[in-house]
Amino acid sequence: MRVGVFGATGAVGKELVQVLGDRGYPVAELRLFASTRSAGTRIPTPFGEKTIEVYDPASPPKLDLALLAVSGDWSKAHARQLVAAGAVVVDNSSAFRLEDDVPLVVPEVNAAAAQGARLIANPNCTTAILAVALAPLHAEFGLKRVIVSTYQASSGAGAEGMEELEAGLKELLVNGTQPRNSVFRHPLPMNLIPHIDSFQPNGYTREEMKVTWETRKIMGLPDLPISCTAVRVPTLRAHAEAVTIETERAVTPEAARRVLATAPGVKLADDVENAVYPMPLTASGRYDVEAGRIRQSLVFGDHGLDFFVCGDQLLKGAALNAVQIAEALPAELVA
Ligand code: 11C
Repeated sequence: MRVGVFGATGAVGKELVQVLGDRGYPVAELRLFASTRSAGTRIPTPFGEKTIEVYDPASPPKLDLALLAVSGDWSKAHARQLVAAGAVVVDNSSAFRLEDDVPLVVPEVNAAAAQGARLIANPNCTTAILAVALAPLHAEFGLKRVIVSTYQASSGAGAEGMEELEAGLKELLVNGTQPRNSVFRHPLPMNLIPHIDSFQPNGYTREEMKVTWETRKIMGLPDLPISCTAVRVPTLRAHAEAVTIETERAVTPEAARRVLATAPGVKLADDVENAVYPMPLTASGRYDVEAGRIRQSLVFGDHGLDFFVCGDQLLKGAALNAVQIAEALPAELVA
């Protein structure tokens, strides 16, 4: 395949290149695109050293697969042009996620939705991590209501977010000075910020509403009552989520554990006797989403559960999911 990675120098872009290599995606030619700032830089990749190029809309490159890790505005302006030039495009931005003619895909949940599509949207990281755990539980017990609270890592704000956290921790702990902030609305070290993306008229943030809108679309449950409180926490690259579900059919923690133990993309991490549960430390750098702390809901009784999930924001939340989408496409579509 002739593969192009757009936004190749960003946190997600770098992971895309790595995941393509790690999973042995059949890359015959790899082209890396980024802003003029990095143009001409040579970087090592699993496919040899590559030079960063600047995309020229006047002459789109000949690609079979374009993986976009760029802003929504960039995607809106150029994604369909890349499709017209022959590429299947997997877009990591929110530009097309809710468009009726663009599938929004988490391969473990709705891989079939991608079949035949030439522009496919990759979900918000929080949504993707949640969906791999929710889908098997829905298949077995039926979801009636979902309430989520998130603990989102600095990587959700890209490389700049991770750098701001690391620099802020150094300022605070090494230099003894107050951390500065520009990426996050407030300093993140020693803090929690219940404000990710802009506030909407209903009082929820856009990040919280993405979890609602996108989960409904991926799971094919347009009326699912689902709400989220999204919080930025001072961790580096794995998002954690506390989830409460009410189910249509009776559920027990043991039955849920059996379901999640064999669910694709999920690693059961639920052995409280031995202090095993999902954590950013254990989920970071891993492909699977950890699920654990599964317990009967005190609110919904035998028709409800509380549990905790944690997944690498840059992998299942972004790059891995995008590459899995590419892997799920029929070979003739991307050839
Ligand atoms: C965050 N989830 O943690 C966001 C980042 O819709 O692709 C991803 C935003 C998106 O800040």
